[in-house]
This record gives sequence, structure tokens and C-alpha cells, in this order.
Amino acid sequence: MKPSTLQRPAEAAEDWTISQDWDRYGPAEHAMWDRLFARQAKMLPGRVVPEFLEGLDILRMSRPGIPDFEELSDRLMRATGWQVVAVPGLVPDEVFFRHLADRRFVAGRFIRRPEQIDYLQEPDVFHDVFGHVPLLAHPVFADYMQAYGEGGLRAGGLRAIDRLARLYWYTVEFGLIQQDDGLRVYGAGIVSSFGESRFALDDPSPNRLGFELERLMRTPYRIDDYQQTYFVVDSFEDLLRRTAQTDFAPVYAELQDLPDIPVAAVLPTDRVFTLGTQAYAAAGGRRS
Ligand code: HBI
Ligand code: FE
Repeated sequence: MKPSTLQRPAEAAEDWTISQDWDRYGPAEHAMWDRLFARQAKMLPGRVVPEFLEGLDILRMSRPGIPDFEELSDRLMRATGWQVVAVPGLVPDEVFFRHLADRRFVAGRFIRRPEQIDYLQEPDVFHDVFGHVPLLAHPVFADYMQAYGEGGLRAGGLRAIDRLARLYWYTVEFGLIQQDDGLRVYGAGIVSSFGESRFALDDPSPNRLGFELERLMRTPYRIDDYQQTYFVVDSFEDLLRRTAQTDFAPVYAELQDLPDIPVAAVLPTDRVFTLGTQAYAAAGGRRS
């Protein structure tokens, strides 16, 4: 995220939160949520990490309609001390980190229109709440998200924030996890996307590489199309162990003069689950 050029809307509080105004959702918006939910709920079993589906159950998210953040937060608070708060859209990095460090997940309250069903740039309530919130009911992942927020508050300077953004992107948004019987998706950007839930696991195009913090922090990412590289963690416990206990300052220092690794590159030191063909990207990706 570039330095915050974002203007806090008049209706937002100091911490950028707004009310969800759940009563103002109309039938068409609830129907859009139900349509997106049904499509993902049908295709995710066997593809998504089981803890995600457990989170849907704990949070009673399979009830019809856009969840009421207050009800959702009551259940989530009991599970892991987290709550969901509404914000107008992207918020400045330091605001975002502060909320995460205080176990508040910031979620958009708008839902996409039918013509945006397969792709939109700004996170809507389906991406944020269906994609991100179920795993916040999982204690270890909940700890990871809070540690991420605390890491962000400690990060002085844009370079460190860019490194952290890559960690967020390749785990929280587009992470894969290894299970006994194969890989599963857990990143919110994947689980909330019909196309990428398939692409991330089945397509021969992207690389799938073992998670390694320094290597990952040197790897740029795509914001406008499916990823060319996905990183695989062994477990949420391992992810937490490799990141939360680590004060990132020495990591930033070590990375200081190292160049970025091209987004599609595979290094001899990489643990390679898939050496991707990159055919999708070469064919022009989503725009093709
Ligand atoms: N704001 N609402 C919102 N949601 C995000 O996911 C988000 C953000 N601001 C900054 C941000 N993400 C990323 O730059 C983090 O890596 C900091
Ligand atoms: Fe997200």
C-alpha cells in the first residue's frame, strides 16, 4: 500500500469504522450473498482446509443472507476474542495493523453487483467475511493474524510494510497448506473466488513452493490476476512459529540489499511442489 492518500470519509469514526447498517440490505443484496455462498460451499469441500468449514459451522455462516456483524462478532468473540467491524473500504496500513493487533477484522459492508460476480478490485463483504472470517475462529490462525497486526505496528518505513504486505498476500490472501492427502487452499482471496479455488490447486500453470519467510518476502505478487506462484505451509502452527515469534527487524536487515525474485522464478533452494508451466500468464491471463 502506498503512503495513505486515502481520505477518511465523514461518516467514519477516528478508527475508520462505520456501522454495518445491516437493516439497510435489500433482498437483492442478500440474494447475491446466497448465490456466492452456495457456489463456494458446493465446490470447497475436499479443496479447502477443514478448519475453514469448521469455522463456517462455529459462526453459523450457512444461514441465509449477509451476516449481521454484531451476531457474528458475539460468536467469534467467544471462540477466539476476535470481532468483525465495518469500514468504508481499504484503510491506511497503520489503521489496518492497529485493528488486527486488537483482534478486530475490518470488513467491507457493500456486496458486489451481478456483473462483478467473478472479479472486483476492492474487497466486498463476501471476500472479507466469507473469505477471511471463518479461519479467525481457529485459535492458531487467530493468533497469527494478531501477530501480523503487531508486526505491522512495529514495522517502521515503507520497505518493511511492503515486505509484510507480501507475507499477508502469500498467506492470508493466497496461501496453500499441505495435508496428508494433498494440498488445500486457505487464503481468503482463493476461497472467495470460484475460478481461483480451482486454479490454485488444479492448474499446471502456477508454481507451488514451500513457505520460506525470507524467500517469500523477496517475491512480488499480482493484484490483478491469478497468482503465478503460491506458497505452501505445513500447518498453521508452523506458520505461526516461523513468523509470530520472529521480530522481523533482523529479517528486514538481511533482505536489505537483496534483489526481488521474479514472480514466476523457481530457485534451486526452493521446495517445489509444482514447477509451473506459466501457460496461463503467458496466454495473457484473465484478460485473455
Ligand atoms: N484495508 N479494509 C482493508 N482491508 C485490507 O485487507 C487492507 C487494508 N489496508 C491495507 C492492507 N490491507 C494491506 O496493505 C496490508 O498488507 C497492510
Ligand atoms: Fe482480503
